[in-house]
Formats: sequence, structure tokens, C-alpha cells
Amino acid sequence: MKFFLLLSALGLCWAQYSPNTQQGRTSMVHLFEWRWVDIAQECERYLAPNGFGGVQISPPNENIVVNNPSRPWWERYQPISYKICTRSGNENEFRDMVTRCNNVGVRIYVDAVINHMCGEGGGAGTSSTCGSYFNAGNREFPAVPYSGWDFNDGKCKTSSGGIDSYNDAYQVRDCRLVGFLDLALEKDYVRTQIANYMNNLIDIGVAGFRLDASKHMWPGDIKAVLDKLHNLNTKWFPGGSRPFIFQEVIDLGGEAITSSEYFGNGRVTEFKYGAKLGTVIRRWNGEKMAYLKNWGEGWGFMPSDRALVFVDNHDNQRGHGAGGSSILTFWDARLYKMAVGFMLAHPYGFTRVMSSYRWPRYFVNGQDVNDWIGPPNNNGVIKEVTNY
Ligand code: QV4
Ligand code: CA
Repeated sequence: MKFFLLLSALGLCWAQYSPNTQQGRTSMVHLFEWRWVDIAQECERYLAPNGFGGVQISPPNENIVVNNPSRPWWERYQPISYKICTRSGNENEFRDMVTRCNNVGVRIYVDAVINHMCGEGGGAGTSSTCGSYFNAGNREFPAVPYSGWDFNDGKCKTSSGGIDSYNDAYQVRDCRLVGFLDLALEKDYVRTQIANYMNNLIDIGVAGFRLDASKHMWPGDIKAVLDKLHNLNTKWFPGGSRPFIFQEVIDLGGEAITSSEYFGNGRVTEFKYGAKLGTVIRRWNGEKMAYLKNWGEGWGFMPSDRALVFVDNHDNQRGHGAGGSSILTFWDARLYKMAVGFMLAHPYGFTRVMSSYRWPRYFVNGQDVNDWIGPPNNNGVIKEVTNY
């Protein structure tokens, strides 16, 4: 009885912080912009035999199709509906991937874009990955459905309707992040639509979620959505297992919103990790690897059991998001391997490795003007990942 109580207490505390990986598997890989059919094969031929715990996938829900520039990777961060229908594949391919990966013990984590829909300037029509109609100007997304009531237009207090200051938590959460139509997450209707989407994925067999743009959502609203989520599919997970949650909050210090506000919901991305590790391995600012002795909380990072860590991510690999010039990427191959090797060997946080694609970097005044380029494709159709 005592043992049972202890176990259930452990289960409760661990819950959404546990990646639901198999014993001894301590890392996930982000297969950025990969197709579901390729991920299924990668689970079977490489990830399972090499001890990977899981895969973070690109957003699986229908998104806007951007033609100018031509099919950028970032169009996937502008949802049109919650249909599983993108350049990575359709719902059948998604189900097949989840099943095959779970069957070899590799978990799937979905990148959930739930703070917003497409940009206010997204226009009207059916330029979407599944052909669903939408009208951004009228706030109409009938394939969900969402309408004007479901957005924060009335709540945001800035005259631009956008986020003018990151020192004001209300703006950051209630106004439009670079123009994206901001969902009114305090509404039960909106929470329910989002939870239905996530529950569909959970029932298919996914093990957890990256919550995109979490800084732009109130922690209490996120909690209300999470409270509606099902337990994981018992075909692969013990009864009562909760989805793993990691929230994208960029907190390098000095802003109104801190990572710790989100600890109650799940883990949080620790962006200081890659920024500092890059500085150390590059030997900038007098740093050296000997100083890594107290790496982790000793460096002012969040508690290890709340941290999701990585050397680089899909944003700061190409100059988006945060981290700055110290971030190491595959463009600095030797130093990058040192950083990733160190990360995987060190016990702090739950680790994520980055796997993406090369693009023709082209700097103009220090800015990569090709930072938008999408995955290798034939006329927009993502190419097969070849097996070397
Ligand atoms: C343009 C103008 C804006 C204008 C707007 C008006 O530049 O000045 O206000 O139009 O409509 C794309 C374009 C961007 C464009 C916007 C709207 O790059 O220029 O604005 O669309 O049409 C990714 C990319 C963004 C991209 C977005 C959606 O990084 O460039 O925007 O996808 O397509 C902060 C956040 C953090 C965020 C990070 C990048 O706190 O949450 O910025 N990170 C996550 C994802 C990231 C994604 C988003 C959030 C948005 O990791 O990949 O943004 O879902 O730090
Ligand atoms: Ca918001």
C-alpha cells in the first residue's frame, strides 16, 4: 500500500514533466520540416537502434501557403485549421508514422501552434495546405471554426494592435505577435477547439507537445487547455500517463515575463543554455570549458527538471528568435559537434538535438537574406530524405 502511494505520488509529480520515453533514452531530435513517411523510416532504421527517445516534428496542422517568398519554412507557424494536412503529409501518413515510431520505442512530440492563426495580412481564399477557405481580414476560419469573437482584437491596448513593448506582459500576451491573429484563450470555446485538436493527436499516439509562443499566452490559459487533455494512448503508454509538455518561452533576462511563471504547466525551453555554451566553446569573453564544472543551475539556469535544452533551434540556427551570434550551428561543424557531444553527456535538463537542412546562406549587411528558405523540394513538394 505504502509502495503504491509512493508510486502514484511520483506519477503525479512527474506527470507533464516526463518525456514518456523508454528507460534509458534521454534525448529527442527535432526533424525540422521532414515528411512523415521519412520520419517513420528514420525511427526504424536509425533512431531506435541508436537510443533516441523521441522526435519533435514540425507543426502537423493545416497552414497558410506563402508564395512570396516561395514556400518559406515559416509558413507552418501560421495555422488555418487543425486538419492534419501539410507539406509533411496527410493524416494517414501521420498515423502510420506515430504507430511505427511507437512500435520501435521512439516517441513523437508535436509542435503545437495555438497562440494564433495566420497573419492579419494573410488575405482571403484557399491558399492553404488542405485548401480550406479562410478570410484573415474578417477573422474567419470556418474549417475550425473560428470567427471574430474568438480573437483578442478588442482586448489588446496598443494602437498598432501589435506588441510594441516586451516590458508589458499584457501586450505580449493579448496583442498580435508580428501580425498574427491572436486567439482569445480565456474563452472556453477556443480552449475546447484547441484541446480537441491536441486530443486527436494524443489518441493517435503522440507523447507530448512543444507549445509554440508560450510567452504570448497566459500561463493560466495554457493550464485550462492542458486540463482538458486526455491521458496517453494505452496501446503504448501505462494507464494514467500525461502528455509531456515543453513551453517555448525565451527568457534571457530583462523582460516582464519569466520562464518560472510556466513551471506549473510543464517544462520550459532554456535559451540561456545554447547562448552560454556557444560563448564557452568559442572561447569568447574569456570563457573556457573548465568553467563548465558547475554547468546548469550554477550558471543561473532554471531547475534541471524543468528545462528543455538544446545547442540551437530552428529559429536561432538561421537568425530568428533569440540567442545571438554565439549560437553554434552546423555551419561551425567542429565546434558544433563539441557542443552537442557535451550536451548529450551532461545530465542537466532534457536534451534536444537539431536536424534540419542546408540552405544557401547569403549575408547582406550582416543579415542572412535567405533565412526564409524552406526544405529541399521539387516545385514546393518536400523531397524524400535520402539514406546515406
Ligand atoms: C510581417 C512584418 C511585420 C508585420 C507583419 C504584419 O515583418 O513587421 O507586423 O508582417 O502582418 C513571418 C515573417 C514576418 C511577417 C509574419 C506575418 O517572417 O516578417 O511579419 O510572418 O506575416 C516563425 C518565424 C517568423 C514568421 C512566423 C510565421 O520566425 O519570422 O513570421 O514563423 O510565419 C519571439 C517569440 C517566439 C518566436 C520567435 C521567433 O517570443 O515565440 O520570436 N518563436 C516561435 C517559433 C517561430 C515562429 C513563431 C514563434 C510564430 O519558434 O519559428 O515564427 O509562431 O521571440
Ligand atoms: Ca496571445
